[in-house]
Amino acid sequence: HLDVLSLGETMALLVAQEPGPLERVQTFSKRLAGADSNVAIGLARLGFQVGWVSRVGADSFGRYVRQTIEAEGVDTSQVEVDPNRSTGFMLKSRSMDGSDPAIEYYRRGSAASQLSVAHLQPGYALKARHLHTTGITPALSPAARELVAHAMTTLRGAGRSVSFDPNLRPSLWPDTATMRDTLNDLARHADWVLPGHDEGKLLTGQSTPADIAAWYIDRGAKAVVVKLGAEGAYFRTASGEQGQVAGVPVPVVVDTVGAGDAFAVGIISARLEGLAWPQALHRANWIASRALQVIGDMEGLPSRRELSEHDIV
Ligand code: KDG
Repeated sequence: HLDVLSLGETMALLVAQEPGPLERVQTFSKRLAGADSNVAIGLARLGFQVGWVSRVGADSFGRYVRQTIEAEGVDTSQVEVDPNRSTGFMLKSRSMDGSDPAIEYYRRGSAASQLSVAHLQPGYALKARHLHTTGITPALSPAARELVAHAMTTLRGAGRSVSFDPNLRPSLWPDTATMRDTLNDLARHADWVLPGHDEGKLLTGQSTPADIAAWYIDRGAKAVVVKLGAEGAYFRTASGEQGQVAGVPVPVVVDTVGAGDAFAVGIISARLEGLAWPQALHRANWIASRALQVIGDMEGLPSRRELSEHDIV
């Protein structure tokens, strides 16, 4: 039995230990990066059974990625090892003022870029109650894009819920129009669409959170949650419910990368537990606030015990 299925590429992440341009940095520390596995890990820490479908190279980064995710309790039985291609990695700078850090990818032609529909075993996928996808995987290759669409339509067709975080990474796309059109096409297969406010503006051409949400609801979403940074988040459902939930103050923003994934962990976990949307948004805001306070992309994700210690429903 599985609660949640996620799929995509995970890389080794080398985070600068000192500020400054990446070419000057002398010391990096090794972490994990991958939007889909960040969400998988966050949900596993909250006690959900999660499966992660991916590919890695037969190299030390690949073993590191797989072992780290497995050690978090995520099922990695569907991870394929490619003897001919490498595991991707990325560099991330150390930002000292809360602005987004610089990132540089070394992932073109990686083992995971070759993900395709062949990697989704229907018998395995349909064990899950929920599928989470992001807009990063479809940017990897046409075959990976097809896999994401296939997973979404298969699970949704079988009555499972599907969430989609557009997670814009313009550097992975040939141009903005392709990114926008591909991601909006995929969003049509999602029940819950989770854009950031700026992402939503770029993707839909609308400006307010309410109009962005309405745009996706008109195209089949059951609920849309628009992330508003320090202001929290706004939600709207197809049945007409809507509201804004205030953000959780953060003393010092250490690193913004991974906050969106942390937010998705809050939404998915809360909704699978049957919580109402306002409570789901509060949990998501709180988990995201934790992610903002660590340099890695997933170290801030809390355990179930931490949630209850902070009285987060
Ligand atoms: O959402 C966080 C991710 O962006 C990060 O962990 C790395 O998956 C990653 C990517 O492709 O940028």
